[in-house]
Amino acid sequence: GFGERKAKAERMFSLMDGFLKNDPFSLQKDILHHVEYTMARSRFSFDDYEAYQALAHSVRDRLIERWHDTHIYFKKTKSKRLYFLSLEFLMGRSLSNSVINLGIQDQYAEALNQLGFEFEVLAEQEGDASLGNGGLARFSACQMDSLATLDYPAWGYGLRYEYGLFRQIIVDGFQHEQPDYWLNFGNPWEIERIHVTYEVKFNGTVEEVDMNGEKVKVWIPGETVEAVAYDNPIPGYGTKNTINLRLWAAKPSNQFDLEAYNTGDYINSIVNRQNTEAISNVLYPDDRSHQGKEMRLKQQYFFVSASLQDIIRRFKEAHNNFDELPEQVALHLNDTHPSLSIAEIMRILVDEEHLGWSKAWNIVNKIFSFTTHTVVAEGLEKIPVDLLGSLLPRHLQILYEINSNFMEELKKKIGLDYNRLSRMSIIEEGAVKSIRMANLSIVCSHTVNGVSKVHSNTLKTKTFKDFYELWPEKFQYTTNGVTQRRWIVVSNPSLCALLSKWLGTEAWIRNADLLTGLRDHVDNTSFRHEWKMVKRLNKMRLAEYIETMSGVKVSLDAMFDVQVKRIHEYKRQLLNIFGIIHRYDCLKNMDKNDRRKVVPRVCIIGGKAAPGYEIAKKIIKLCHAVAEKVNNDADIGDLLKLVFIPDYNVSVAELVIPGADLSQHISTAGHEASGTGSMKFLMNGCLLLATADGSTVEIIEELGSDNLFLFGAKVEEVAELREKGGALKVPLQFARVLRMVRDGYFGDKDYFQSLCDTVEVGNDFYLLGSDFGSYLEAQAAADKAFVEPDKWIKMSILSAAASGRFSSDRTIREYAERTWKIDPCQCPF
Ligand code: Z2T
Repeated sequence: GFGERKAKAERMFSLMDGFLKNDPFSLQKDILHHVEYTMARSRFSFDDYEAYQALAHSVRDRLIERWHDTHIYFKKTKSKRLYFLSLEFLMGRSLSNSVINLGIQDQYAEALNQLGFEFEVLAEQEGDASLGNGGLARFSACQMDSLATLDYPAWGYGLRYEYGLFRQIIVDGFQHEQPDYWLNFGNPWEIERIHVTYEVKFNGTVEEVDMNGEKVKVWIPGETVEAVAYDNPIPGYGTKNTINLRLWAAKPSNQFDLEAYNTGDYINSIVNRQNTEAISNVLYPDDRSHQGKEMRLKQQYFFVSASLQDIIRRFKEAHNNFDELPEQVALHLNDTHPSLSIAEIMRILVDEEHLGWSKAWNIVNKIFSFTTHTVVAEGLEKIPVDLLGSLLPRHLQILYEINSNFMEELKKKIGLDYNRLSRMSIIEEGAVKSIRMANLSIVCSHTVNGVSKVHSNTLKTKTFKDFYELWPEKFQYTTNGVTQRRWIVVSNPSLCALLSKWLGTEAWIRNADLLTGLRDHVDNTSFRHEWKMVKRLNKMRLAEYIETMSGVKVSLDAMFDVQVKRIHEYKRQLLNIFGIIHRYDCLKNMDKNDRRKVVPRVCIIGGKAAPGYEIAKKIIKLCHAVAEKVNNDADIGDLLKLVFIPDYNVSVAELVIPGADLSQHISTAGHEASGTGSMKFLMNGCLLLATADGSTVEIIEELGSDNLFLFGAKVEEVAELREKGGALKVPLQFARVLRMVRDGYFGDKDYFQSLCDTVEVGNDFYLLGSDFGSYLEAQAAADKAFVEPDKWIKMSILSAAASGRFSSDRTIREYAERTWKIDPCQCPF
């Protein structure tokens, strides 16, 4: 009875003795407790790795407390929830971030000191969680941090890949991929929920059955896989709120294929079950296309089905009428990867909840929002109808029905314009009939978000022009952002202290707009001196790392010039390398006196190439070939170094970004949807050398074009330049550099020919040749500014001061208010 339960609860509470304590002594006790009982090591002998694990477990306990309270509170207040659906999250490391967001960094540092350990050393023990490819995935992670910090009642959903993004190793200048089995040593940041499981079904057939005189469709699936939840607590900063990132792993179902058993083939049916577990095995490493891959489709549906079952179950616990769904639930599609959600929720409402098609549709078209991260139509995701039909036969029918309703509605509005109708159709006819996932997402979402102003304009005028003309009000943009907690507080502690000192407050950690306050101090010489010292310290950390990774010694007086991001032709790492070759060539042809005036440079390039992307791999090889030549040329010395940083990931970024003087964001205008790396550099007082593409256009609005080095064709000019083709003007220097590579100046002559072909006059789609002249001018301007340290430091300070608008807190607030219509819900302490 009630009395009994109450007595039990009271007793439990008195046993738990309230919350865990955070004074250094209690922290030490907890760490030692985990050494002995979680790690099962003697408390008198444990190494750094075991100390890290024990430390992590003590942090985990504190996260769990807040996680529980937050979710009880969300439930109690019945506030509308956001479900952020993404197939990729690049979380990186969790230790420092958690301790900082929990607000117990100093206490932990002291506790560890007394035990004879150093926090920073133990933090280095942690491996990255790399469950994503690049910008899109790191942006998801930044958004989770902001959602928690701003107290939004949000959940993230994703997949728990056993192998994250491959590790890049370089052998003889070539990229090789190694598996990232990141769970090898256990993962203290996740909580396995063995009882939170759902069955996910595949294949089979659809049958029509008679239900109370009505014909209804029933899916008779052929295969069942079980999804198990793994919860990853995401703590907010300066709040008790700790939200959840729920990742699904596949386990073979307990339901057996009875046929197999009856035929007596026990061993084989066990072995076959291993294939079902494979669904969550590995992240696809191509950052743009996985078209027509069966396993990818399985992953998508597995993820979608488990997440929606979980979401609907939670909804039904508190509500009994599906009409309330749009007031209670916002579903966000992070790109088209989770877009099967649309068909799945229709299937649940129509086939399982028997709502009837039009009632279900009226609910469904009010709950989805969609962010697209791509520019070019060719990059949009398509799923072959045959593949979908055999894996998910009922979903294919639903998609056809959605499409035929849409086509009917469209005909009423635009008439029988068959070209336009076929362009807008969710189904693409042609050699391979397929589902256009972007069209599906646009038709079924109330809002279509671009990730920057220019990106949004491209969507409206090109990529989704037809849809924009039909539904202009659906199209919005919300410029991306990054979290200053990770990209300043965690990764640049000395800058963090300096900012708080001069701004007189730590409030900028929750309100990045306050960074504009730095403008008041640019003329203060002691501020500028301290600023310079911070940069120098970070350059020192980076230089040490470079020396251990590559053996190259670099001078701290040189300008550290960085380009780190995925390798892509459109991002134009090749333009950077050609610029470096040109610089080298100039140095070689200079007399000794002139050389003395040259600003020394350390060029740093890092990034992964998709394993099947040959040209990208050749760019990596060329970088190494040039580095080999330049770095070993005694003539050149410290005037020019080129370093390739292998295995670029979140934790490497945390080290590299604070140490950069200059960073390059040099995509051909119109190709980078937003770009978020630039925002991280900006926050860290690094100057930008950039094209007017993606978010850079908005950075210029905040920073003024005098405080960065801008070059290259503008978005509006690109099409015309391309049309010129062979008649394009290309500077002589470009032709010369190209010749050097073709002639084998850096070795591997044959290997580099096809790479050179991609930028040959007439074939130079990304316009390296036509932008080369203004690129060199921008580089010269950077050199000139660098020799005036006062000017440079001012620009550096102004960069950080302009970065507030690019906090993901601003991004999330815009989404919450405009798109998701959710309110903050702060759990009381
Ligand atoms: C990705 O990281 C991005 C776009 C993609 O298109 C796929 C991946 Cl994996 C499908 C990037 C954009 O290239 C970048 O401009 C943007 O800042 C980022 O997504 C986040 O929106």
